[in-house]
This record gives sequence, structure tokens and C-alpha cells, in this order.
Amino acid sequence: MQLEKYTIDELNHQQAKKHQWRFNGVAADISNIDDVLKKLGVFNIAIPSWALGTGGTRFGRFSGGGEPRSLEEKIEDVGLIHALNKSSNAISLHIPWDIPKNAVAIKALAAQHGLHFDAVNSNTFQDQKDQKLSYKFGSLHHIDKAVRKQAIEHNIEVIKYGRQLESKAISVWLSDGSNFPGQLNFRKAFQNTLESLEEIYAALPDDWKIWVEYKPYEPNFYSTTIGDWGQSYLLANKLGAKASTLVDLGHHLQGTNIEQIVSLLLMEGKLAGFHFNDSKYGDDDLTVGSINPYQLFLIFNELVEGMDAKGMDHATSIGWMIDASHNVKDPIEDLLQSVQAIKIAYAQALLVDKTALVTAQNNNDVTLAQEILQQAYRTDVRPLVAEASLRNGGTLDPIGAFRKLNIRGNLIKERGLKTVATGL
Ligand code: AOS
Ligand code: ZN
Ligand code: ZN
Ligand code: ZN
Repeated sequence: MQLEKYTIDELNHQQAKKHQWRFNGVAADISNIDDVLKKLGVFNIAIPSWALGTGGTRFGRFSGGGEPRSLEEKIEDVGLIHALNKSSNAISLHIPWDIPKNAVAIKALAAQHGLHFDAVNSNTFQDQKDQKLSYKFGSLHHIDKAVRKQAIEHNIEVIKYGRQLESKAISVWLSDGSNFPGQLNFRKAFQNTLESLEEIYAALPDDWKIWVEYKPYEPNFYSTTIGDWGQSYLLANKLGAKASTLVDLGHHLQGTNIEQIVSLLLMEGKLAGFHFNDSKYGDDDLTVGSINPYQLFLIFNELVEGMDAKGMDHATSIGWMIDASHNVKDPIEDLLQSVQAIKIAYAQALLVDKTALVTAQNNNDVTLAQEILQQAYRTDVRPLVAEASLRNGGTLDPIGAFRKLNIRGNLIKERGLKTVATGL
């Protein structure tokens, strides 16, 4: 299904008065309002192809109905999200779950929806049908050179698919690790991983990047070979300028100060970008901002401050992406909520009075520094996000519109009630 412009205009029209009143109220207090709206207007967050269906847990999966049955339908879903919020103009593909059999046609279909292709994701954490050697004991870190070679070749193949779609980066997440002390030699595992990544790095086109994701646990519960940002950063540094560290918000031990990690990676030019989500216990892949929106704001505060200090373009300098998995919610609704949460945190960070904050910091005025941040965080910026969407031709209220237009109902009519999308 495709959304017509007049449908969106009509919905916005119904809410115009209320919106205008709310917008005027908050905008009156913001001195850089034009700049804020401009920055919000060009800000986009990529949608992962595996998040458009229900993922489930290891205990079960409860299908939602009308889920995309093919890559084409996943692109259609991202197109719907983008039509509603005008902030999701890219899709990130997972190989082999979403192999583009006809890249020319897939690219054309995406372009029709105003979409392009973000980073491609490799998968050496599962054994595929016809695969010769097993990844049971790891892939790029494996003790057996032949297994490493197979995993390297897979990554190079993923780059090949990505090239056809004009992606510009490959993101690598490894489940390589160990379950018990003594199972492997940490140093050898790291060195094997580095060597393998070097071969993948050598196959990167000139204008490509490789993003190295880290995660402390799962599926291995004693050690993970790329377990934290230090290990990822070490690898990225040794690999070279095209390599950097990808931060998935769920991949930290509880209490970790993620905003500080972000700040330093950015300072070093080694922040690849994000897999946004939220978590309470582990890699829960919950809706962005559903558990700890203040942390999200603090991360964006570091991003805005750090990028401005380096003269970096907010919208394009790093990779902005969601990594989510849905068990009980409608995946499209969840993704719409996540994008809104990210834009809200970004808008709040844009409101921080930086000059006043620097003065407070220089005076060791702890109370005032905290007040300045919380002043921005406690501002209701939702009318700003809505206004930016409106100016781009999107809806004032994406989730409300999704429901009012009965989009899921229409998708169920088109695709059926019992559908299974590939993905996590
Ligand atoms: C796994 O925990 C990581 O977050 C991955 O980024 C991702 O979920 C996976 O690679 C899906 O392809
Ligand atoms: Zn991730
Ligand atoms: Zn995650
Ligand atoms: Zn994860």
C-alpha cells in the first residue's frame, strides 16, 4: 500500500489548530528555532530490515499479521514509515536474510519510496543451509584457518551486495567468544579476529567504511572476543581510517556511562554510529527511549557538543540506525515510536545553552550545570518535532496517523494474517 499526499494533508489539517497553538508556545522561548527546525528536518534514522517483523524470544514467537514476506515488502514498510515521519529514508540490509536477488529492481523500488541503502550487515553467527564449516566455535576468531576464511569470504560477499545497492559501509557483529574459562586463548582469538578483519578491510571500496560492533555477552557467557568498546577501538585503530566503533545502546553492562564512551570515540574520530534501542536488563532491543530517555538525551548532548566542536555535519557524519526486536508490539508502530524518541532527544540536545554550560563548568558551578541540562531535557519539544515533520510533508502524529489510516489492517488484507518475516 502507498500513502497519498492528500491523505496526510487531510489528517494534518484536522490537527493544525491545536498544533499551531502548542508550537507557538514552545517556539517563543527558543532563540535558535530556525536552526533547530532545519537540523531536525534533515535528520534521518535508518531502519534495519530485520526489525519489520516480529522477532520473538527463544521461548516463542507470536506473529502479528500482515508482516512483510519479502525484501520488497520490507522496503514497502520502510516506505510507509518514511511517508509518515519523513525521518527514515534508509534501510539497512542483513545478508543472507535479505539477499537482493535483483539489485537493480530493488534499488529502483527503494528510490520510488525515497529510500536508499544504509550499512549492510554480515552474519557469521548462524550456520546457513549449504554452509561447509560450522560457526559453533566462532567465525573470524576461529582456531581453524578454513573457518576464518569462510567467514571472511562471506563478509566480502556482503560488501559485493552492498556495492550493488550503493551502501557505503559494512557493519560486523560477531558472536565469537567462549562459554567457559580455558576454552580459548584471548590473545590468539583477538589476533585471529584482527587478521580476518584486515582481509575484509582490504576488500573495502575506497569510499566504504567498516563498523565494528561490540557486545559483552550473549550468545557466549564467559567471554566475547569483541566484548567492549576498548576491544573494538583497538581493532578499529589497528585496521585504519576506514574502521570505527559501532555503539549499540543495549550492548553495555548495567550502569555503564555510555555518553562518556560516545564522547571519547567521537573525539578520536572513531565513532561509527549507533544501533539505537533501549534496555533494562541486557540486550533487550526495546523501543528507543522507553526505559531511559534521559540517557538518550545525554548521549545526544555529547553528540551535538562534540560534532559542533569538530565542525561535523550532524545528519551525515556518522551512521544513525535502529536495532530493534519486537515481541508484542506492532513492528511499524514500534519503529515510529523509536524514531520519534530519537528526534525528541536530538531536539532537546539542540536546546542546551552551550555558552552558559561552559561558564558553569569553568566556575565549577555544579548545580547550574545540571540545571542547564535539565532545562533542555524538561522542555516539551514534541511540537518542534511535529513541525519539522509537517514542513517535510510528513504527519504531525505518525503513530496516530498509522492507526487512523488503518495501515496494519490494510497490510493484513494484502498479505494475510499469518505471515513470517525473516529476522531476529
Ligand atoms: C546483536 O546483538 C547485534 O545487536 C547485531 O547488531 C544485530 O542485532 C544483528 O547483527 C542482526 O543482524
Ligand atoms: Zn546491534
Ligand atoms: Zn541491541
Ligand atoms: Zn544486539
